[in-house]
Amino acid sequence: MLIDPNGIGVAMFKFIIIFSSVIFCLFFFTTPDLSFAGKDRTLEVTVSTNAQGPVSLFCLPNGGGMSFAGANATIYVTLVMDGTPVENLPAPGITLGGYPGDLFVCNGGSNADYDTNHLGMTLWNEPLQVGGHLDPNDGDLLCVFVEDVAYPDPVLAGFRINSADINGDGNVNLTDIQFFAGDFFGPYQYRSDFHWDGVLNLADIGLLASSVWASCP
Ligand SMILES: [Ca+2]
Ligand SMILES: [Ca+2]
Repeated sequence: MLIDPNGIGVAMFKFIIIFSSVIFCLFFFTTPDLSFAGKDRTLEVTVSTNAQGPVSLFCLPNGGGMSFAGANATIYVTLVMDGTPVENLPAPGITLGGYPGDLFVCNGGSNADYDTNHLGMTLWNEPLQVGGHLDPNDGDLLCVFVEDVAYPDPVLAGFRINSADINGDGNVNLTDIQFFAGDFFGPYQYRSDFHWDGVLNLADIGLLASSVWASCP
């Protein structure tokens, strides 16, 4: 059998190219490992917002509510591990939630808009997919979670959230209308003040009416 030296050379060349590509991809696109956070590594989580004052976001389980961008209240977070920006951390690992209160979040409904960039930064501009409510007057804080660990920050103390899904079961239906009716004729309840002005009136009824049957995707 004849051995073609050129053929072997080409095969070797292809092997080196493929092997190098695999090593390159593993090096540059491996998901950052934060599992040692709090042990021998230190994750710095810096939260900021362009909101100039208190903000109330009216949300729906289907994401049809107010956006952070629309409220001029973009939230930014920057992740730095041992002095190095955490790049390419997938957005599903970076979420918003109530702390310690329990805002109901649809599956994936509070993920950051993007994976972290080369500066370790991502943000929230898009609407949340949530039910229930969050009110700083009840001691609840909107909070950034990284890999399910809470990083409460007073920067977000001006944020409050309510939803036409008042009871936080992922659907806007007759049950929520009953809760709203009770609030409408009772003492002021922020959870039903969808058009946030301190009173429950036709504007709030209108938002509820246009939200019926919204549910988690
Ligand atoms: Ca509901
Ligand atoms: Ca109102």
